[in-house]
Amino acid sequence: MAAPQQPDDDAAISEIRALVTRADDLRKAAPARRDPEAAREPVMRLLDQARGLLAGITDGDTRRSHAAVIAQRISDLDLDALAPMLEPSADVARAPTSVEDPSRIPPGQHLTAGWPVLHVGTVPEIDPGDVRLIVTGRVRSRTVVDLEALRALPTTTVTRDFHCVTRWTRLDNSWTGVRVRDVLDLADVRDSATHAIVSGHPAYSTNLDVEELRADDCLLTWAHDGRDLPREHGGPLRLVVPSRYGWKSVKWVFEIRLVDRDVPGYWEERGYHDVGDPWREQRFREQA
Ligand SMILES: Nc1nc2c(c(=O)[nH]1)N[C@H]1C(S)=C(S)[C@@H](COP(=O)(O)O)O[C@H]1N2
Ligand SMILES: [Mo]
Repeated sequence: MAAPQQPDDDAAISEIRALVTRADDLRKAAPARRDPEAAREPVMRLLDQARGLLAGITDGDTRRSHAAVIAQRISDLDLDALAPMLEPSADVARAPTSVEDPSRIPPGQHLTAGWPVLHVGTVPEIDPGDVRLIVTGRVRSRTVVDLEALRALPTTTVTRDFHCVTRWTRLDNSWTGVRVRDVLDLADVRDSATHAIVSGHPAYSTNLDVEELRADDCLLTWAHDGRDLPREHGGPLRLVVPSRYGWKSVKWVFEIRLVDRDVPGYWEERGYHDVGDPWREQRFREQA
């Protein structure tokens, strides 16, 4: 059997283009728009295939820009599924904040009426008594805390707006929990730690710089708007990083790993931006 031939960049690129075009056509088909949930799977299969071909592109910049294109298409799919929620409802149109203070809506974002639920995979069922958060990597004392230990730290509530990269914004979320900073201090983070990989169930992760994790409003949270955080929104424990797009706010968080360089997480590997500041519209890597 002949050794498999390494496809050159041009071949991989044209195949990716063809797959993305087919995915676009499928997504835009009339029946698909009427039932976006059902339409998602076959489109996603094409985009997954296209993503698989990325490895065949040897030039790093070219590979990244195609990864960003594919990520954009995946985010379009999410947007289709959320379209009904993104139509400003009568109450939202009347909400004083949207009328009086449009400056609260970052570029390219729209207010959402409800509280969309968005994640990869299925909602894990975690008993509050089973929650463990591991702080590890570049720390002097690897630390494992349960919910009880977290609740023993100084508790705080912050009210912040939430911006998802799929373009919905939900104003005035009040989050109650503890500052990530206080948990990092328990583990005694080494000076060499510049970034962290934060992981959540079932198999999710994101990268953040340590400075951001130490911000006043960066919390490990168990309550939203005064109630226990609903399971589908990350309960019993989630990270919330208000100054970044929503994908950085890891639901069902179980590990903070301190590292000495920036390592991309789940979405960042698929073309999302390493920082993700909604005010600078850092959606995709190419928009550095
Ligand atoms: N564990 C986990 N956390 C996650 C995600 C995920 O797929 N898995 N998705 C992120 C994305 S893209 C967004 S916009 C928010 C959505 O939070 P919500 O469902 O509470 O609105 O969760 C983030 N946290
Ligand atoms: Mo998101």
